Amino acid sequence: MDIRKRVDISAYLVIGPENTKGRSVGIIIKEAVEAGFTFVQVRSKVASARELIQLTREAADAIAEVGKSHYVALVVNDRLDVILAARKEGIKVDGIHVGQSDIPVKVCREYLGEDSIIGLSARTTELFEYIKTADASLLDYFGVGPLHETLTKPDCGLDTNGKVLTRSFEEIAKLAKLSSIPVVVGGGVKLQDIPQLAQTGVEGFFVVSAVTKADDPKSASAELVDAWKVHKI
Ligand code: TZP
Ligand code: MG
Repeated sequence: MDIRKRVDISAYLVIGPENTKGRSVGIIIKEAVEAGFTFVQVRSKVASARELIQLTREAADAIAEVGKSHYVALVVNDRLDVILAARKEGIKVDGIHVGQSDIPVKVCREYLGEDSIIGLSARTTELFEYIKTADASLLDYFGVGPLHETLTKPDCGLDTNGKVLTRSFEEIAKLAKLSSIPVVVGGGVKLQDIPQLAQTGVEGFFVVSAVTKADDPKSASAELVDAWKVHKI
């Protein structure tokens, strides 16, 4: 069966070297996957193309090392060039995550092929309309957020009062119902948010700092994964 059908976005880690307090990206990924994380996105706004290829290699190796029975997918944020170069070097990378002002999904699909995962950040005010009309054949999941204001990505968009535009649990539940494409929610997500988020009907949660900045990333990962499993409807 192809990877697009096997993909599990329930526990989704986003990670780059700027998020790890100087610790190894590969080791944190390995610990998170050992603890049950199902999906990894390499995302760095500071790494060069070469560094990103190397990080992608580290991430792919870390996932392979754990050798889980469940499939853990690896995508790279934004950088179609890095993904194509990594694949040329034999690195197993499953797809791309893009925002709405990045390379269009259609172009990503053309370059990466049918058997790749493509995720899209959806955080504009047109989100509800967009989600209803989204083409499921082009797109594998929506990343929606932020749930709370977050220092990891301060430029998440402002409401009419100039406050960071966050998503309520009610709004998320509505989105989950409307969307024919799986939704994963993140942005400021902490362990205490998991029970309520899991009850909204979305497919998964994504986190950066709740894992990458934890004193013990492995036990923080296990707590998040376990809470999701307990509360998921
Ligand atoms: N997209 C929306 S919010 C965000 C991304 C990548 C960052 C989330 O980081 P954190 O540390 O989990 O708040
Ligand atoms: Mg982007």
